[in-house]
Amino acid sequence: MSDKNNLSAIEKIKVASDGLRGSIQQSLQDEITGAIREDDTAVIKFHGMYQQDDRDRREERAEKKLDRLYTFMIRLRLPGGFISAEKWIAANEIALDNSTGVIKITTRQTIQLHGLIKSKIRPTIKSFSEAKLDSIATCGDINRNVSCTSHPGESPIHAQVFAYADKISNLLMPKTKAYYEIWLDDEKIADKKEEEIDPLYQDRYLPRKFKIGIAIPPNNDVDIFTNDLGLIAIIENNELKGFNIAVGGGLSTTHGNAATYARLGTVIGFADTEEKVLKTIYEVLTVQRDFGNRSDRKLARLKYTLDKMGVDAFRQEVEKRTGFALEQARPYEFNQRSDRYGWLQNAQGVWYYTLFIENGRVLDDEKIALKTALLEVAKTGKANFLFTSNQNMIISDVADKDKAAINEILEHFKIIEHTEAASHLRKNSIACVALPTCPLALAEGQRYMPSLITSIEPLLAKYQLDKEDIIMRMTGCPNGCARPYAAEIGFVGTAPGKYNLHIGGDNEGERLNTLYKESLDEAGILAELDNLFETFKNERTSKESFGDFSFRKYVAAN
Ligand code: SRM
Ligand code: SF4
Repeated sequence: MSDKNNLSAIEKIKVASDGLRGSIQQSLQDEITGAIREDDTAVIKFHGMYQQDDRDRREERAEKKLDRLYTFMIRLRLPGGFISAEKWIAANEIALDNSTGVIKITTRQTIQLHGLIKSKIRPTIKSFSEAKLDSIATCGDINRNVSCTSHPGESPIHAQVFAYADKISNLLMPKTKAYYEIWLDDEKIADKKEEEIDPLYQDRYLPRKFKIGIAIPPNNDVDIFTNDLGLIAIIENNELKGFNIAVGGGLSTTHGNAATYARLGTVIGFADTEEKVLKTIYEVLTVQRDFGNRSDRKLARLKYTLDKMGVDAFRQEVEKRTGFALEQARPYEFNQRSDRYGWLQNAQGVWYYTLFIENGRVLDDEKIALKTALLEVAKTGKANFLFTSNQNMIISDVADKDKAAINEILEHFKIIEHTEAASHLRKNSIACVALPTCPLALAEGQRYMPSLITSIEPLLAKYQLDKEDIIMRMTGCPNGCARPYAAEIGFVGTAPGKYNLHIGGDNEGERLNTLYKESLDEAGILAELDNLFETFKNERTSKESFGDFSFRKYVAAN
């Protein structure tokens, strides 16, 4: 499918990178600039890092004829979003020593540190490694952090399903030892090359990033259909029977490029045994590797490969490679995507507390000492942590006898009050990082969303809609990092202070929304929402969600 004579620049960089080594070592030694060589900026992504610069300071530095203020962002690999108390303590120390100190929980259940200067990258990765943490393959054209329904309290067999996140992550790791060699001083041994032969990724890796999620119905907190590949756990009589497999989800669009589109995954069948599930996943990747577009990166995700091949032809190609046919998909039902805040006990009597973390930013500020509180919890050694795809955190694995002690810390630091006081809208909202670190941002994301919510809350209250669980999401550009196209209200940045407004997505994440109004400023957003909420209040049918109502009234009717 890809034109071999017209490979994109990144394709050539990957193949020439000597197993993802590039000239990173030389780039790190170059003291004249805080940046790394251009080709290396593509290669380090496979090691879990991005080169960025402080966009707030670009103008000031340009006036002073200074280089941009280059820093790096690093993202950890945490399949299913689990981190032990010990590792959380280590991550806090590393963040404080080497980055801005803020820990950012992402929309794929892991954490990022921002603001590392070049000389701090190696010490950061070494410290992570000492804490048994790594950032391998969290970015780049490769399988990324595998997400999994986060709340263990919600299913008695959560642990069994959750284990797949690790298995998949391990199965799809690259074979190159470059990470260990560059960042952890492992010696480069010539015959290691043998071990590095990578039958899955070869030397060209995938045409584009690849994302896998696992959902445990009825919970769709991971937004399963937005993944390149989604596993839907089929549980019958409290037994895991296997997984439905959905392929071809992906959200990014490009303003003005009609060939790009958001797409929800298509369920192509069911696999029962672990061997069959893992084999199917592996071969979906090989089909994407072999058939994906390597000329135009805008059209390189699996969703485009799938649509070009056709769903049936795609499934047949996968089945030809696995050597078995997928069974017919089994029935399932999703009825929730929001996190379950507060204390919840699982079938084994273990407690979990889900707390609200606005846009996943873990820090101490004038309102709340969130970071200190979580550190205190970790130091008790009586809890672990799970990140959710809604950028929140679950204090997990708390024994019944320890619950009071953990609760006391949460009360002391007003975490419970903070979680309970946040409005329904705020607790159902997420925003992407955007400015000042994201080089692709056209508008603000996480820095703006909180104040916009403060302006929207009175509108909901005016129509007695403040108890509605409306899923609202914002991104600073059309790449869709906070999954705005799968929200009931989606804002997509078009320019500073301007957002496209999307409506009509459902509450469960099974229907994309539709562009409703273009490039609105804040006054425009509030006026449109005021109008929409009033009509919703007056014309909704009983129990109709905002997303279903706006779809019926404004999308399906047109
Ligand atoms: Fe994303 C690129 C942040 C989830 C689609 N994303 C970026 C970069 C790395 C910008 C860049 O390429 O230089 C952003 C870094 C900002 C910063 O300063 O930290 C960035 N993406 C994020 C995170 C941190 C948003 C957040 O606030 O939580 C999320 C990290 C997830 C993780 O842990 O791996 C994040 N990104 C997503 C999602 C949502 C998801 O996966 O569930 C999407 C939409 C789903 C999808 O992939 O289709 C998403 N990010 C993109 C894209 C568009 C990809 C495409 O198909 O074209 C880009 C741009 C690119 O890859 O070229 C992008
Ligand atoms: Fe950056 Fe756009 Fe992703 Fe937001 S959606 S983090 S602005 S790439």
